[in-house]
Amino acid sequence: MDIEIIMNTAKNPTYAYVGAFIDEIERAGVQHIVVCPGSRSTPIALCVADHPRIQMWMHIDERSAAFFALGLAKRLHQPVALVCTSGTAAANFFPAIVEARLTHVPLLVLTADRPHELRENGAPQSIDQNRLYGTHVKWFAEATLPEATNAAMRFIRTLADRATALTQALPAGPVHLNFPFREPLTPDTLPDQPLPPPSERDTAAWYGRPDHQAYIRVQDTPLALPTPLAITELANRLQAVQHGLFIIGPYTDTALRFPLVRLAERLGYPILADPLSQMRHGQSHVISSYDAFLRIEPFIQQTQPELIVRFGAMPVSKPVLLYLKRYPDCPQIVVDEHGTWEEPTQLASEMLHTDPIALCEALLSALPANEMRPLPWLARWQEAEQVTRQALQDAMQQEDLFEGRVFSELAALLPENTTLYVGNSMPVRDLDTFFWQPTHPIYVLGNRGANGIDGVISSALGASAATHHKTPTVLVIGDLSFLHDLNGLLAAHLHHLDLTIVLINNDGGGIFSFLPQASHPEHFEQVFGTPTGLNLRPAIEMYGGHFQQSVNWEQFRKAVTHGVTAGGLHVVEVTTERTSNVQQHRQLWQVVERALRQASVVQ
Ligand SMILES: Cc1ncc(C[n+]2csc(CCOP(=O)(O)OP(=O)(O)O)c2C)c(N)n1
Ligand SMILES: [Mg+2]
Repeated sequence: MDIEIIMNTAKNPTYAYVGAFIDEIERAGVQHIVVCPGSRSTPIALCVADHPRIQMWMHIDERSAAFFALGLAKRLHQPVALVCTSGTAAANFFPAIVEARLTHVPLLVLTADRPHELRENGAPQSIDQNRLYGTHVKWFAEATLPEATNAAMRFIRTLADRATALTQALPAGPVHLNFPFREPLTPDTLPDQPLPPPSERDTAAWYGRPDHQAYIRVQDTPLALPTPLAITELANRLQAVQHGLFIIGPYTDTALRFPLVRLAERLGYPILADPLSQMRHGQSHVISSYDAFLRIEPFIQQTQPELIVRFGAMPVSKPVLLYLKRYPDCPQIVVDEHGTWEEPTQLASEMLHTDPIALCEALLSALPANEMRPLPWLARWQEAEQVTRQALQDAMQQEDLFEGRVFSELAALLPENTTLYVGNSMPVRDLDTFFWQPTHPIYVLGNRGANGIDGVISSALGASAATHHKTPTVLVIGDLSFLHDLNGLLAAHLHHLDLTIVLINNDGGGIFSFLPQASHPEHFEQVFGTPTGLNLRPAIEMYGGHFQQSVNWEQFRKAVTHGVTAGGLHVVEVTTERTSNVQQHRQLWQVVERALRQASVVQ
C-alpha cells in the first residue's frame, strides 16, 4: 500500500509512525527485509508486507534468518533489514551480527520490544534488549513509543536515514534499533488519541519528501588519498625494489581487480590472491596455488621479499602468515580501507587507511607510462604456480573421492557468474589450494569474519535470494556445518530458492585430523571427530530438496550440472574418510615439493 494511503487510513498511531519508518528506510536504500514471525513485531511486519517496493523474506528461525540477511546483503552490496519480536528471538540474531560486524556487512537490525512499563517486572517474553549486541553493532538506538505527531514523524524518519546510512558508512556493519510497542498492536484498533487531521501534518515528515527523496540525505565523505607527495614517494619505493609482492585478502567488491592487476603488471609484482578476493581468474600476475608451495621450506628460504603491500584482511592461508613471519624485517604496508586494523601479524611497518582503488589508480598515474617490468622474481612465482598446479592436477587424476578434487572439478564445471559459497573448516582451505578458476568470473563468498560453522546454509540461501533465479548459487559445506544449520533449508522451501549444495560428508570434523589433537587418539573421536553416522537424505527430502550421492567423479559432474541447470534445492553428497583425507593432502604437498625440485624452482 502507498504511504499516503497508510497515513490517511491509519487509525492506530503506531502504524503511522512505523509506516513512516519503513517508507523512509526504503528511500534510504533498503530493498529487502527479512522478517521473523511474532506478535510484538506486528506493526513492523505488516508495514513491511504492505510496502510495494520492499521484498519481504519470511523466515521462522531467527538464527538462520539473520544469516540469510547476511548472505543477501553480502551478495547485493546493499543494506538489508532484519525484524523479530521481543525476547530470545532477538538473542538468536547474535551470531550473524557478529559475522556482519567483522566482515563489514550492512545489516539494519530491528527488534520489537515491550514498552517500558513491562520491563524487568516479570512480564512475559521480556528480556533486556538495550545494547543487546554490545560492541558487535556500530550503533544502538531505541525508538520512542510510537506517536502520530509531527515531532515523532520527524524523529522516526531521521532515525531511519541515520541508521541506514550508518550501516554503509566505512566500516560498513550492523546497526541495532529497538522498538517498544504498546498494545493494541493491530492496525484497525481505534487509538486513545485521535490522529491529527491532514491539514495539521508536516507533509514531508508524514508522507516523505517529494520525488522519493530521503528525508535527510546523508553524504559520506570518501576516504582521503595520501597527499600527491606521499603517492609519488610510494610509487618510487614500489619501483625501486626487485622483489615486491602484493597480497590481497577476502574482498566482496570486484572493482579493485582491474587497477590492482594493472599496477602489478607495471611493477612486475606477483599478487597472492585469497580465494575470496574475487581476483583469482585470468591474469598471469595472480598467484593462486601459494597455499601449497609456501609450505616448502626451501621455497620460503630462497624467496625473500623486499617489500610487501597487503590489501584488506589476512588471507585464509596459514602458510602466507608463516611466510610473512619468516621475514619480519621486510617492510609491509597494509591498505586497510575499513580502518579496522586488519593487522594480526604485528609486523606491518605502515598502515594506510585509504581507498584501495583510488590508491592503485593514483600510483598508476605516478609511475612512468608503459613500462612493464618482466622480472626474474615474478617469473619465479609464476613458475612455482604453474608447476604446483600441474603437479596437483596430475596427482589428483589418480584420486578417488578426494575432498580437494571437489574444487578442481567445480572450477571446470561452474558456469559464468555462479556464486560459490564456501563453508568453513576444510572446504575453504581446499578451495584455497584446489580451486583454479577458469577465465570467466565466479563470485566466491564465505563467512571469514568469525569462521563459524553456523549459519552457512542460510548465508548461501541469502546469496541465492539476491540473484533470484538469474544466476546459479553453489555451496560447498562439511557435514557438521550442514547439520548445524539444517533448518536453514527451510528458506529454500519457503521461497523456492535455487541452491546446489555439495555436501562433503566425512562423518565428523575432518579438520581436527590435521591438528596436533589428532596425536591424542584416546578421546579424539569422542571430543573432536564427533561422528554422527546420520543418513541425511530424509532430512533433505523433508525440506523438498533432491538428494544425490556421488560415488565417482562422473556422477558428481552430472549431479552438479543437473542441480545448477534444473534450479531448486539439490544436495550432492560426496562421502569421504577423515584419516585418509589427511594422508592424501600430505602426499600432495610432497608431490608439489618434488615437482618444484625437479623443475629447479627450489634447490
Ligand atoms: C559455531 C562454531 N562452532 C564450533 C566451531 C569449531 N569447529 C571448527 S571446524 C569444526 C568441524 C567442522 O566439521 P565439518 O563441517 O564436517 O567440516 P570438516 O572439518 O569435516 O571439513 C568445528 C566444530 C566453529 N568454528 N564454529
Ligand atoms: Mg566433516
